[in-house]
Amino acid sequence: MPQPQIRELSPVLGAEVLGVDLSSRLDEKTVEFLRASFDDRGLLLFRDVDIDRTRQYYLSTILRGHEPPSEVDSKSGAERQGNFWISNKEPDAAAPFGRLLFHCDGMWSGEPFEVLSLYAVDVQPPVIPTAFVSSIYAWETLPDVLRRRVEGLHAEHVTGPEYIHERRRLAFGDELSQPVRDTSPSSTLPVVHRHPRTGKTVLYVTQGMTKGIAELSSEESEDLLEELFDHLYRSFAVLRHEWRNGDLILWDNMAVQHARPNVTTSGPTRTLRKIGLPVPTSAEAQQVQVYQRVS
Ligand SMILES: O=C(O)CCC(=O)C(=O)O
Ligand SMILES: [Fe+2]
Repeated sequence: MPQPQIRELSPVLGAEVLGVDLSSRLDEKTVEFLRASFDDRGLLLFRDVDIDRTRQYYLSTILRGHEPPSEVDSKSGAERQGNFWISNKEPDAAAPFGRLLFHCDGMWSGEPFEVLSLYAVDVQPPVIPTAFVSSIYAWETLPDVLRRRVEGLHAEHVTGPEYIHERRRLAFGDELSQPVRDTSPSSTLPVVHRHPRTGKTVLYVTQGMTKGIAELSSEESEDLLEELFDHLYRSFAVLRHEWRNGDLILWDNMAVQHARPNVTTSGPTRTLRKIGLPVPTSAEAQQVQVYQRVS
């Protein structure tokens, strides 16, 4: 039996896992290894795998630190996710077109997903990548002057590019044209907070979902956010994943932000199977999930 190993994907975050057979349930030692690697690197990649939605659900669940679900629970858990796709071709898929600025799914709802995963079912060239950055690394490397400016502040998070600051929105022209929603839920959270599972400090603002800093005027807020975004998204910190069919990526949605360049419905097929855990319980979060299947 090959031993599980990881290969770092960048100096900052992410690891490819080698030597793990995903076709059956994992033993305790392998689960421990995957959890530790996940908490350390924030994102795991498996290549050339052939898994169904049930197995994808099982893997996402064990990384949350919960008891591994039984086969029956994995199956019903996967079913509760419904037909959740990120695709420019599948009917009723989420985010069928447009650019997605960096965000954490559900950060606007007070019930962000803990673990997200995408599995490349059908991705045709030229491939449109997904980009990732670590909000933990961003905090660890944030210059002291900026740390002092953000500590104690709170940020409001929203869903839908129509609600972010105009200066930011206009910079991306038409590419942000996701459909307008009929609700605009938001949540206000500390800019600097502890990751609920690992206890690591997170710089919790994103270009795509943070509307502004509650304690500052709109312009002051945007000036400060621009400085934070320059730091968060500097090219050294960004991991760009060029999808291949059979790639499975699982990431920690509260530690790692994700984004993608523009996708068009007339462009090459790009179909990714998605799992988001846990499924939100509040009616508001579910309503938005069902309404638009937005990220
Ligand atoms: O299309 C992508 O690359 C990412 C989509 C996304 O934001 C998500 O799956 O939450
Ligand atoms: Fe997303």
